[in-house]
Parts: sequence; structure tokens; C-alpha cells
Amino acid sequence: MASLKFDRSRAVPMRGDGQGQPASKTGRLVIVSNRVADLSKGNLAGGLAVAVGEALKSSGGLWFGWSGARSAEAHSKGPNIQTFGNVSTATVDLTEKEFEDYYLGFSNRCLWPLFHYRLDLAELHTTGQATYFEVNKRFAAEVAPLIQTDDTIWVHDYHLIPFAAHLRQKQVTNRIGFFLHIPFPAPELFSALPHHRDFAKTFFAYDLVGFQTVRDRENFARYAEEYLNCRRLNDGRLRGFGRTLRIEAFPIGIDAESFAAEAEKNARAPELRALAREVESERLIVGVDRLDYSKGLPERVRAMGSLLEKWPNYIGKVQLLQIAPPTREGVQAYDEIRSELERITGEVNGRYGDFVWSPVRYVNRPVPRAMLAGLFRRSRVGLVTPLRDGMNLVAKEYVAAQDPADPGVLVLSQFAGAAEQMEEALMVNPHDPAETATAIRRALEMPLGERRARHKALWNQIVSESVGWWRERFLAVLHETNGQPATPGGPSTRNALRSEAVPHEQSSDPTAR
Ligand code: ADQ
Repeated sequence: MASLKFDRSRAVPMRGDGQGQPASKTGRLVIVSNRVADLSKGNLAGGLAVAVGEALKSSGGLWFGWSGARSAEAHSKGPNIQTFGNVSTATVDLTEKEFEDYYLGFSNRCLWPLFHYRLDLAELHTTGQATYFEVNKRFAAEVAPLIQTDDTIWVHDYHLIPFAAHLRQKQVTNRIGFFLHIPFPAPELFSALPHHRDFAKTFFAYDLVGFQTVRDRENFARYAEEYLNCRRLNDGRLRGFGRTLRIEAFPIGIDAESFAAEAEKNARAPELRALAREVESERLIVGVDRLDYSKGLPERVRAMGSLLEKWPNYIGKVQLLQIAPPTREGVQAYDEIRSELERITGEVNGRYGDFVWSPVRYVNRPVPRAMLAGLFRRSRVGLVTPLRDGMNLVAKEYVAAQDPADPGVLVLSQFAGAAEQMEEALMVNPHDPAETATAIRRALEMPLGERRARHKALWNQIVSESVGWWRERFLAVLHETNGQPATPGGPSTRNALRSEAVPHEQSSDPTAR
């Protein structure tokens, strides 16, 4: 088994200039993702929009995905195409049933928990799996006529895993890459998914599959070898279903310099000055997450309780400001995590708080990005303790926002993908509140020299492995894959995916579910 540490040399393309320039720059870029950013807004804020927006602008291209709207005419309308300079967006609606079964159902009630190691929460028998495949098929049919011969196609995330298999059925032979933003679980967990082999073999319609971490890549490779009878080649690629699939770890990054500038500009915002009057900066601990059960929020509040129990000198002095806006409302597990967080917060505040101070301040709504940057800079501790996370960009943003002369300290879960790169953070097991409490204390008391040294190492890491580095590496590696033709010269992808028997069970057409 390969080492589970992120190996920088492997993420570098075999050819290319090593500076992040694609080895052979050809044609447009086509991005396919569940949601599409609104390009009419000049400034793209955060997430995938920033990550791929630049690449789209430089090569020209198309961004295809769900409009965010639900309508009864979703199937008859065709894509809504809008053009902004050399970039177009093409969006389609979902029907109510598709929204319920493809988005809330199979994607978010089954795949999300399963891929985050939460077999207990995964609704494995959801009827949504068939609709998930149908939506992928319809999306592929809607985008196929818009694709040009020399386009490079880059598909994102767990909503769209079988997308390329459907596109290949439309005789699309372009290079197609896929990036999984969330973890890929241990094979023993993944194999609990009904029809997992039919589902997993659709990965082989891609030329390149990118994961956040080496651990995720190796989980997938082990699954493919053990459950799909694929062969691992000496260079790490996987051979199966008549195709050769390159798999790599591409840890996603941020634009650290621009986030740092934002933090510096906003650290003295009036709202934050008011906060500073109540809690001294050197006693402020921050957490910023979507309110998701993968983020370890109740465990984090328990750790605050543990800190105050063990070191009562902090009572009345430190505060955790936890910003956690609601997400995926309508999925029961999210309602439950919200109630649990509110109950535990009430418990800890009730036990340790008084008239003028409470240990946990909880804000249940989104906060503008600029304000978050300023808040990170004004705090002493960044608490990023997910139970499982593909990467976790908040960890990187927290480091980017710090004043290098007087930086705060990052406390990071060993189960965040970011832990593979950010070794100078204080690493914790988020399931152990006592261990997290000890790390919080260490962060609060850390001498300036150690804070600076840790921050410097982390800053260098996030600047060199930025979002631009991630994007260019992915595209450079994708460009150097052979773009295996689906027609003469090799077995057709369509036939390979259809007819090559999966030895363990009766193979059905994965794209016809
Ligand atoms: P997420 O699970 O959404 O992303 P994360 O990586 O932390 O998690 O990104 C969240 C982004 O939203 C950050 O840029 C953060 O600043 C912003 N954000 C969070 N809370 C906010 C709030 N209250 N108000 C405003 N903005 C807020 C998925 C995977 C991650 C992976 C990313 C990118 O789950 O593991 O790192 O995709 O690949």
C-alpha cells in the first residue's frame, strides 16, 4: 500500500513545464457541477466559483449544471444559456421529484453520509438511486450538443459521478476528468451501498479521477482492486472495464493572498470592534462551518465544557464564537444536528455562564466573507474539528487571515483532509473532548515565538499549494492522459462499461438504471 502522506512529486504532471501550466493547452474548458455560479456578479466569492472561474476565463468555456430552480417544465425547456465574454453558462431546472430524490435523497441522504463514514445516517435503501442516474443521464443529454471536439470536460463532486458514463454513451470521446470534493470512504463502508459495483464502475468512464487526499485515492484503489477486480499498474493507474484510469490526490487550496488582504482590511470593522469590547482578542476562539453533522459541532462545544471544567480559571474569560448557518434543510439528520447543537450549547452556557458572559456564542446564519476574514484575524484560536472532511477550506482561511507578527493558532481535526498538508497545526481527535480541550489551552497559552513559527510554516504551505496550483495541476494531469478514444484503436467505452463482466455479480448497464 502506498504511503498515506501527501507526496508533492506525484501531483506534478509527468510532462508540462512544472509551473502549473497545462502540458498541452487545447480547446475550451467545460465545467460540470451541481450548481453554477452567477457570472453576472463581477466578484466571485468563495468555493468552486473562485476555483474554476479563473480557468474558465483564461481558456474560454462553458459551465453547465442545475439552475437551482424546480419546475414542472424542467424536461421540455432545454438549457438556459447565458454568455459573459468568452464564458457561457448553461443551466437546467429540476422537477420536484428530481430535487427530492436526486438532490436531497440519493446525493444528500445517502452518498454524503456514506462518504463521510456515517453508515448510521446513510439511507442506503433510498429509492433515489434510480432518479440520481436518470438526472445524470438527462444532464449528459442536455450538454452533449454543446460540446466541441477539442473541449476538455471537468466534472465536480458526488452528485455527478455517473455523468461521464452517460456522456460516453452519446459518443463523446473528449478528455473527461472528475474531482471528488468529499472523502472517499474505506472500501468496507462503500461496499454497503446497494449496487455499489454498478455505481463504482462508472468512475472508469473518466480519464482522470482526482481526490482530496492520498488516503481517499488509496481507499478507491483498494476498493477497485478488491471489489471490481481491477489491476493497479506500476505507475499507480487502474486498469478495468477496458480502460486505464489515472487517479491522483489534488488537495484543494485557497487564494491565500487575497484572503489575507481581506482580513487585514476588515479586522477593524465596527461590528468586530464591538465584539472586541466584550471578549479580548487573545481570549477569542472561533469556529465557522455549515451546520452539518460532519463538522463535529456538538463535540466542539463539549470540548469547551471540558476546558472550563478542567481549568476553571478560564471561566468568564474565554469565548467560543461559533458561526454555523443552516444547510440542506428538509433532510432530517440536519434538523437533528441543529437540535443537538442547541441543546449542548444551552447546557454548557447554563453551567458556566452568568449575567454578563457565556462561554459559547452561537450564530445560526451566514456571515459575509469579508467579515469572517476580519473575525479570524481578531481571534487567538481557530477551532476546525470536523469528524470527517474532504479538505476543509476554513482551516486554510484561518491561517491566511492571521497577522504574521501576532498570529492565532489553528486547532485541526486529524480527520480533515487538510491535516495531510497542515502538520504544524495542533492536531486533535475531535471525538475526544478532553484532548481538544488540552489543545485549546495550549493554543491560548502558546508563546509568541512558537505561534509565529507555526504560522510561517502553514502560511508557506497554503501559498504554495493554492487554489491556482490545485486547478492547474489537475488540468495539466488531465491534458497528459491519453484521452482514450471510444472508437477504433481501443475498446469503445460504451461497450467496455456495458459488457466487461464484473466478476463478483451479474453486471447490469450502470447508465441504464
Ligand atoms: P464544505 O463542506 O462546504 O465544502 P469547507 O471546505 O470548509 O466546507 O468550505 C466552506 C466555505 O464556506 C469556506 O470558504 C467558508 O469560509 C465558507 N463558509 C463557511 N461557513 C460560512 C458562514 N457562516 N458564512 C459565510 N461563509 C461560510 C466541500 C467539502 C470540503 C472541501 C470543499 C472544497 O465538504 O471538505 O474542502 O468542498 O473542495
